[in-house]
Amino acid sequence: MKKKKAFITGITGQDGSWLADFLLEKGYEVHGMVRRSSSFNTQRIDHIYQDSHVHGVRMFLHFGDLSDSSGLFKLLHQIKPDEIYNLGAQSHVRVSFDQPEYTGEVTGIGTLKLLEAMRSACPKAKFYQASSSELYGGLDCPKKGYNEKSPFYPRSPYGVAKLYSFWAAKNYREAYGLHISNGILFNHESERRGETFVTRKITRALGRIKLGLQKELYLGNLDAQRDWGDAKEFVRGMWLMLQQKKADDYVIATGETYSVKDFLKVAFDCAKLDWKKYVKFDARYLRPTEVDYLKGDSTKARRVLGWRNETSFEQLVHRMVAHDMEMAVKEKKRDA
Ligand code: NAP
Ligand code: F7E
Repeated sequence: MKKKKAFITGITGQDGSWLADFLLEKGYEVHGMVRRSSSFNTQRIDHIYQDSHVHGVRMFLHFGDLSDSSGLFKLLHQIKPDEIYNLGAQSHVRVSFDQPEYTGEVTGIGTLKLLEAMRSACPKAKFYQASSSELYGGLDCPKKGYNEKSPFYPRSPYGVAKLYSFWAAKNYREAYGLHISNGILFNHESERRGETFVTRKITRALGRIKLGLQKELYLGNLDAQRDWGDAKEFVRGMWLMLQQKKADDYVIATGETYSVKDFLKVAFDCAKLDWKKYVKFDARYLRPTEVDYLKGDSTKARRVLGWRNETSFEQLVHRMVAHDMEMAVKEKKRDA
């Protein structure tokens, strides 16, 4: 049987790297779009090349950018993928207040550019759009959590840009009959999470504090509450959406909510430290409008896709702490 080809924007990010692992394991040929950078930005996928003597080279990287529509057209015409995963984005909510226009261009209009390229080059492909729980805004969360029918009320330029992408994806599905699905994913984390998102910022700092490489950790709003899941499990949900006969929109979430303080407690307990002695407040990390509370109701994804999450909040935190303890040990050895 012919190998399926997948095209991933954002392959160098947390989700892109887990998705590449997952699709290669399933036998796909994976094409990833990478931004040109003056420093290395492929650390999360370098292991795939290192393992290629075992599996053969089935991952191909291409330079490109979501702001460059002619490049996107060329890539899709050349690759003609069966599945497209649009994970590329300026994905940091706090940063989107500092760079609202850039965020709108990449996280919003970038999706439109990719959809147009797909319509021209490979209209039979299946398209996954990385939508977000940031669409909901967290002001009035239903008891069971937000579902696919809940109203949107984005609270940041990032959320507004993702709202544009959500509707662009849905409109292209309805207007042109294309197979395009939105995955409305709640926060998901892992040892590959970017180091400026709160969970990884905490586990990285904890490892360094434990080994005496750092004294304090500066954070913003500790009362914010999130439905935090395991990124490794969430990428399976993306793939499942594209295996359905009919495209649709799905919430992927654990249905459990914890605060930043809860995360701190579980993480610092692993290292037998009291977080209150190390965490300091810095107003720079506050947002002009905050999303206070998020909980997702993924009943539809569980029923239709058969998607499940298995990792508990505690297991996820422990895994991240263990990984970042090892990183701190290596850092200490290097500096010695
Ligand atoms: P991430 O780690 O920040 O990765 C973002 C990816 O987008 C990186 O590969 C980045 O490249 C790339 N990128 C940034 N600007 C780009 C541009 N102008 N053109 C092309 N690519 C660009 O994000 P993630 O956590 O993996 O999330 C994946 C997607 O899901 C994002 O769209 C995010 O907004 C969305 N999402 C994430 C969550 C979550 O909790 N993680 C929840 C819901 C939705 P560099 O490596 O070069 O920076
Ligand atoms: O913040 C609070 C902060 O930046 C979580 C992205 O992947 O998930 C992510 O967005 C909470 C917020 O993630 C710090 O105010 C406190 O309430 O880890 P975060 P996020 O904003 O929820 C959604 C679903 C996405 O789609 C996004 O792409 O933690 N917080 N102190 C802090 N946050 C950060 N980053 N840094 C702090 O020092």
